[in-house]
Amino acid sequence: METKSVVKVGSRKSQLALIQTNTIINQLKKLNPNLSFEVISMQTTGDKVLDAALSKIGEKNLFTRELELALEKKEVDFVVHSLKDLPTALPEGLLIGCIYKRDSPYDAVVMHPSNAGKKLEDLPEGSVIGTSSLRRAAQLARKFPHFKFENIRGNLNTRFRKLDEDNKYSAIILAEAGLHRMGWPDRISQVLDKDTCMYAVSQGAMAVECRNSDPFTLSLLSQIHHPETVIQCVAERAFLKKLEGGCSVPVSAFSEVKDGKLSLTGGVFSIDGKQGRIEYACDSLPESIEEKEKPTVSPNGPREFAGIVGSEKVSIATLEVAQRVGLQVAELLLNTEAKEILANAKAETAAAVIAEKQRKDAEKMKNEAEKPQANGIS
Ligand code: DPM
Repeated sequence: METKSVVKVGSRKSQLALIQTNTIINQLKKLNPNLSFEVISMQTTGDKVLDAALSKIGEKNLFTRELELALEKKEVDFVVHSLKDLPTALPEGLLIGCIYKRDSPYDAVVMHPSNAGKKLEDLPEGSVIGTSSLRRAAQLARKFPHFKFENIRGNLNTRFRKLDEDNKYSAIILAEAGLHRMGWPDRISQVLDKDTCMYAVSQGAMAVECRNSDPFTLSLLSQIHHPETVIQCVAERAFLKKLEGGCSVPVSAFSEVKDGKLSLTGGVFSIDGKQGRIEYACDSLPESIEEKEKPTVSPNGPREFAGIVGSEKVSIATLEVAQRVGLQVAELLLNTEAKEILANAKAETAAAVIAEKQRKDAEKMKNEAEKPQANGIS
């Protein structure tokens, strides 16, 4: 096996991405003091397109494509992601080599300074809540039909500035994990429980993507693979994969590993939140979640579950249960009105993608028409 003394790590340039990348590197450094790590940071499409809601851009791997290309070209050895931004199907040859212990998976409310100390239930009718997550808007519209939900984009720093300075939003909704990682826990007014807003699949978990043909990196990453997180994320991602969902549809999840059992609750909502359906499944996990059963390695690389490597830390039997629970919740939903709710939500987002593209094209034409004409005289 090829060994390395310098490991090259790809990252997005945003502050949150760099913090996440450094968290993983620091853990690996502690365990491998002889290794050194070089961070190579780059912008992704998602970082460049800042004016449209994610769901309207109409591409799946917005925040990951450029980084995955660098992996494929061997310019980097691994890339740290928020697992919730990684599509359930990864490019051929790449896989999730580890998932780090999950932080809070819940969503949190950040209030405009004039509402400091308040909760969502204290805000008056017509309050504007900033979020570009269809999942958050749909679920919150069910609880708080008297609010308006409006898009807010940009990285976390930009969103905070927009919230505090634009005086447009009464509050914005963000992942609690991201707020903690950025060092802003004191701006959290309220953490939303599962009855108010179930989280996104894999929210709060960081995943490391690498090449499936790179045993050195795979074995390095396996040191920080976190069994309980892996079990939950395999179930949640298998669920999302079966629904063919992504950030373009309001799909949410809640999972637990407790008393030797794994349970998963999954929800599907209409864009306006008026319709919704929630289903649940639970199964016993094989005795120990830390069984040391070798993963099956085929000529195509290690065995994977919803893109996640089957490692020595979590047995294949356990991951099979997790995958089954995820599929079961998806199947229960698809046997109900959720099937139609989901299809309609997908059609609505697809139409919004086209409308967004037309808006962009019209804007471009307008800008070009307004450009001073070159008259050929120099
Ligand atoms: C995805 C969504 C959002 C991100 C959609 C969703 C939020 C978009 C928005 C798939 N990715 O959650 O329903 O609010 O406009 C993202 C964040 C984190 C990872 C920030 C956030 C940090 C937390 C984590 C953006 N991706 O959700 O507030 O590691 O899970």
